Amino acid sequence: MYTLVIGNKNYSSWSLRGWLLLRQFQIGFDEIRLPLYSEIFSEKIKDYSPTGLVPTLVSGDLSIWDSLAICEYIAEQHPALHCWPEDVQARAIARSISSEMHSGFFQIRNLLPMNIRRHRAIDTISADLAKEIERVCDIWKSCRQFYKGDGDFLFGSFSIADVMYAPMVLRFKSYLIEVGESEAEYMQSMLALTSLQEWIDAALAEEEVIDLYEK
Ligand SMILES: N[C@@H](CCC(=O)N[C@@H](CS)C(=O)NCC(=O)O)C(=O)O
Repeated sequence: MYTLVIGNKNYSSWSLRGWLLLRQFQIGFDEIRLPLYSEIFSEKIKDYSPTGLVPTLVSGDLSIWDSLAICEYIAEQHPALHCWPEDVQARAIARSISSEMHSGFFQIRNLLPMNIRRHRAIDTISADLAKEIERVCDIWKSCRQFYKGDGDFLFGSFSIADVMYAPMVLRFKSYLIEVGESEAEYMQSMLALTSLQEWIDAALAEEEVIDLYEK
């Protein structure tokens, strides 16, 4: 019913979001993996995505070429799965932090690119980078304080908000970022997901090396 076009599992943080959403909510899909910056990527991506970016979800005649738009489409197509939190206030906050992720955190994106096979700190953390790391920690901590009674994820049950922050969990792990107790617990809950572990295992089996992301 769905085909998801993605990049490398080791490096493509936006691809992970589309993939984790479908996998964690047990929605069937075919996967097309096009390694970033490869000849096959340039040849094939235009068949699916007008922006030339991944992820792209193909659903019948429709192409959806942005991670957050994919999340919204899937949430609408499968209302019984409650991909967003059920409570209206929780849903509004979940949408706010997801949009904040989608449109911001440029220091983290540029200086700590997702690279699952890496396990090494960076030499210096600038003040601007530290500010963004602190903001991610504040988000995780306040969500966990408020929704702890309802489950292990940001809003209790797993939701699109966790999908949007999954690459941050992997970046914090790769670059050995120090976090507080509740943020570390949240990271553990995410890393314990069979779906995320499946992605990580596949990423570690990949052999492509993209220098741009090897900081
Ligand atoms: N806003 C887009 C960003 C997608 C994006 O930047 N994807 C990267 C890979 S993680 C890409 O396709 N890069 C290929 C290129 O730049 O040629 C989304 O949310 O899906």
